[in-house]
Amino acid sequence: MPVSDQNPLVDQLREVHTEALERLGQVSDLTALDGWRVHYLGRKGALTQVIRGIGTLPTAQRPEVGQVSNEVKSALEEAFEAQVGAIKQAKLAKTLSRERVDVTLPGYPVSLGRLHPSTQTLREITAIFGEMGFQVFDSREVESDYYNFELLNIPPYHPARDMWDTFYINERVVLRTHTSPGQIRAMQAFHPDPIRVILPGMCYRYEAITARSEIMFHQVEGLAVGENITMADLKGVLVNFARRMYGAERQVRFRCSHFPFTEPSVEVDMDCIVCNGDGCPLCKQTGWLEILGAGMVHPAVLRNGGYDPERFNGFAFGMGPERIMMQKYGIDDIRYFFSNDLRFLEQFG
Ligand code: 2NL
Repeated sequence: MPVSDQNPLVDQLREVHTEALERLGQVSDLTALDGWRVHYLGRKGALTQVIRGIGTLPTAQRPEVGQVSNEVKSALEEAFEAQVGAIKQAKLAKTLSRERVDVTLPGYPVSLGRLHPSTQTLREITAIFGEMGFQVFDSREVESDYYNFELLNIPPYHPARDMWDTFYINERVVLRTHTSPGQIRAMQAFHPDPIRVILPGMCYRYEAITARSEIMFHQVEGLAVGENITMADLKGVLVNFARRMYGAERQVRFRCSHFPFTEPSVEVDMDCIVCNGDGCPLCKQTGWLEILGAGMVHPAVLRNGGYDPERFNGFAFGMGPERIMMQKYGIDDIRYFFSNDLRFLEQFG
């Protein structure tokens, strides 16, 4: 090993080495560290400056300078990387001590969703009829004019069509104005077996939107078809429903009415849930609230569903869950249901 004090550049290299390490120990942030790197290891840095002087040396001394400068360079690079690691580590430790997690703190409450009030009511209704042996039958919302009207005994141009203001997709296709076309599909699906189905779903009417009428709303219809079904079955099922839905003490009455698809037809009232029949603003002093429409299935409709009206008969009924809720909770505007106002929706469930 050559003796360094015979070689001035090697001495200089050792000095740079010592000084650089000393300075590095004082560097405590990444910006200063980069300054250090430029100063000692950069293209115009201290190390390079020393090596530049190599031409002034006798040839015999030059290899030693090359070797020592390489040693110093890698030693400084290594020390640099170690310092980068140390500074990052110190920074992380500082962050961690500031952001310490207290795992014993209670968690944030999870905000729960809920079912739309109409859906809740639909489910309540279908559950009550489910216990009486009715099964849910689902059907399409886009229907043919044929199913929505003609098969239900409502011919084209018949004045009864005025009862349903209709969204037409084209001349033959409509948005269903009631769930009844689904009942025809149920008959066609079940024939020749007897039927007990309940059909909940969205319906659409081309009307001005007001506090009392919406262009979209739900309907729940029920249908029973079999042999020897009578008006007494209709009454028994619907009185039972009213008492399950509104309270065991409810009184129910049946009024004559008219629908094209039932004969005879009735409208069903119950005594007012606010005044028990004495008369109040809710029942407009009549003592009664209308809850649904119903009737014995018209023979023509039975035939359209595939059943021989000489052998089979049945009853059907329909109701609007939004109207039912408006009565039950004193909601004075049907538009609340589909305007997505959480202040309304969050009151239910
Ligand atoms: C109401 C009245 C009603 C029906 C719906 C029906 C269906 C078939 C045959 C016979 Cl396939 N009837 N449905 C019957 C009577 C009344 O709805 O006021 N709904 C809101």
